[in-house]
Amino acid sequence: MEDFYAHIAEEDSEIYKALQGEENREALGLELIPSENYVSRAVREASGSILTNKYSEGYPGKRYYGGQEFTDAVEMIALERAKKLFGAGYANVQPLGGANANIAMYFALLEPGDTVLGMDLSHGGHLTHGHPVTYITKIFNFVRYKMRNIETGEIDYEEMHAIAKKVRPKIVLAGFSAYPRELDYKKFVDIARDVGAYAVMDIAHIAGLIAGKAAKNPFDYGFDVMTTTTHKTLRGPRGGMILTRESEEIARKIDKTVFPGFQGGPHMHTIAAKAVAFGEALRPSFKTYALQILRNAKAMEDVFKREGIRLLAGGTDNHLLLADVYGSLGISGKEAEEILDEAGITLNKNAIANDTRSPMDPSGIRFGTPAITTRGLKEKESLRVAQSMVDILKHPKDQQVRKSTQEAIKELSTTFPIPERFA
Ligand code: DSN
Repeated sequence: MEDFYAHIAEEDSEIYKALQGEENREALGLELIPSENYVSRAVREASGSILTNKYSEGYPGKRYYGGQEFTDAVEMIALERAKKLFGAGYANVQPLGGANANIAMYFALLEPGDTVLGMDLSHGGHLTHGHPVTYITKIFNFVRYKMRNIETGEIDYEEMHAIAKKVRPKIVLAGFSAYPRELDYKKFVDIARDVGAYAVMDIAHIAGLIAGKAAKNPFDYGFDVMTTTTHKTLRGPRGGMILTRESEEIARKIDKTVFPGFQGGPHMHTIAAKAVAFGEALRPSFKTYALQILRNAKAMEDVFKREGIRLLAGGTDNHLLLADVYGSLGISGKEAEEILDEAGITLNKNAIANDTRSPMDPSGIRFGTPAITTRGLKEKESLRVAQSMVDILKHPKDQQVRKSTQEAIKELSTTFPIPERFA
């Protein structure tokens, strides 16, 4: 890794110091934030490549600046790989992030004042799915659905259908950032068709699981559009993407909305890194990776259940888990995050459905397995991580437990260093 920063080391000691700090932090602890991962060296090389120099407003073959021989090639490769990976008819790889992708999608499919039916943030949805703090809610009308049963995670599809009939949304939006169960895609599409809405899924969290065939693909159930980030389970650079199943009309609107509607010059270095990540995800080894993410999450579920800690939705079908640490152990999500951080485990505090505490100090923690799976941990080690978490959360003041947890995490980090390909 020394070579990777050779010039920064010489020219900018302040930034070099911070980069080294992050290198050490990522190497010495275990990363359980379910939206994070370790990308490959190849993705990082593309991300830091010469393409950062280039302006390429427009799309391949239709740019506003000259000198696009290689940027066009890169974007075409990214588009083809994205379509193949997700079975999409069309793709747009220019969104700078997931929020940008969602905003562009809304403007492509809606008129101001139109209604979107999306999942409530407190039940697992995302800020960009219509939380009142976002400016997008000044333009479109967002109505929310929730889980019917917090203990099983079952969505209240009947209520969703009844609301849809009443408010006539233009988009029925599936997707989440803190929901651990597989959705019933057919029901979403049926409801959308019944009220004449588009069926859209924000697959940001599970894009890698879909790409690796470890989770169902919403396009197989008739969803019209999918938005995503590329840096979570998909293990690519930070960025976004919009996929259209088959409608050329929708795809054209999306292209126009992304550029010139909202963005300027695309980040071609990031698009190159997306292409590299998509190429990696098309390899058979990515299927093994995606499946192992699920197995590791199940192993962690087993420990938490056995130890009597309440898991929201009763467990997990995907890469993430939500534990009610306040309800089960009397410590807040913030306290749990801090205790685990000190032990070398990074995760995030998270509000749980019907939380009685504040978002900055909620009842829950959210954690998941994409990064530790990249690191090579399997079920046996995931059980150990989960057991260490539970031990320290049950006895946060016991110095002996704190010490043994720190040692267990240190030993796992040493035995499972970030693999050479990802370091
Ligand atoms: N911040 C992302 C996450 O952690 O899930 C969602 O935008």
